[in-house]
Amino acid sequence: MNTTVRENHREDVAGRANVEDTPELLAYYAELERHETGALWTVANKIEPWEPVSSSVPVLWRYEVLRPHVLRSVELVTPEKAGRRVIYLNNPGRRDVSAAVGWLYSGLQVMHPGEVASAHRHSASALRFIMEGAGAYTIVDGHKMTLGANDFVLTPNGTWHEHGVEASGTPCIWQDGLDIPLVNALEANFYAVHPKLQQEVGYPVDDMREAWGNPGLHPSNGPWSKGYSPLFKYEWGPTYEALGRYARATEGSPFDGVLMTYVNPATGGPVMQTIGASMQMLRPGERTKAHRHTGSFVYQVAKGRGHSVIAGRRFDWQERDIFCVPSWAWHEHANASASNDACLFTFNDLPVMQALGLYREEGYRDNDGHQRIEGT
Ligand code: 1HN
Repeated sequence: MNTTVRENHREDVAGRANVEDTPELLAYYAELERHETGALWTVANKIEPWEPVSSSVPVLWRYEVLRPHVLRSVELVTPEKAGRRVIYLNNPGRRDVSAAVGWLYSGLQVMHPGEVASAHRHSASALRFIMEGAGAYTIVDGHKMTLGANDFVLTPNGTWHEHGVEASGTPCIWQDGLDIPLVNALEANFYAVHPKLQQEVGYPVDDMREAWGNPGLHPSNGPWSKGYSPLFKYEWGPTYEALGRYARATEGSPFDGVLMTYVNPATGGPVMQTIGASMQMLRPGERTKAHRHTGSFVYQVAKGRGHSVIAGRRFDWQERDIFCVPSWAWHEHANASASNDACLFTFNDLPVMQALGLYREEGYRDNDGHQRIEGT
């Protein structure tokens, strides 16, 4: 979809606000301000930019740098005291709203064997992507899910959720992704702690996987009408296998390589109403062309190594690194290996962009589809 019109991209063209300050006008503006009003032409060009202007900047968070700091938090605070033991990712352009990019929050959470983080619920939707460790679990509305590396789990809007690591497990680290900045911007966030602090497991472990994780088959016990996927957990094994199968059946996208979207099996739509997620494979040696689109994206390198060029800057990444692509920023990716694939997990606000009719996309036309690199 190419729907942008940028031919008139100049600040001083006819039809744009262009009023010079005079002493009389300045006095008038001051008078308006006293009545909690203002003259539109003084702000029009700022509040109606020609195209999206993101205040987020591209950032790469290196796991080998962050990991010791995340582990150090274990010595400093308990989950009981901290609620959640998390180091959050703070985009330099979004510090005021604690966002990793755009209106998305992200953080790295760590738990040791035998620890539990109490149950709560909120209007923000959340997901977790497991980075390392064994024995982690999440309970969502009584459904307990076992978790391993590269598994992706939902804790949707309004569901009671808690996390823990079995006493027999190892220290676990995962990435959290939430739409808290968005829900706060919309002034719609509620938060509650579970009355018993811990919820009971009401179903067989991993029951939603058994019921909803069968390709092409739906369970018979009634429809699912909630706004989020009943398949709360998307395991790495079947995800990687699906990418490999799809790679044999497609040339892939010039911009995204082999990309598959995690979906709600009951609707085919996004996993949650406000957050979408996907996993993409860059085949050995693959280098994508640059494009840009509306929507904010947080990536985690699930497998392999390579680099991305985001808004003209090159970021070299390896497994577990996290980076972000702000809305409308040009981006392209490359797999550094000629023999192994690389996989990138992403979560994003595309369901919001699409539901509100705000999704736009554009391919980079110059230089054979590749940006000129202006920095690293
Ligand atoms: C939350 O519920 C979790 O459930 C993690 O693990 C991070 C950050 C802000 C608000 C709620 C979790 C969170 C959060």
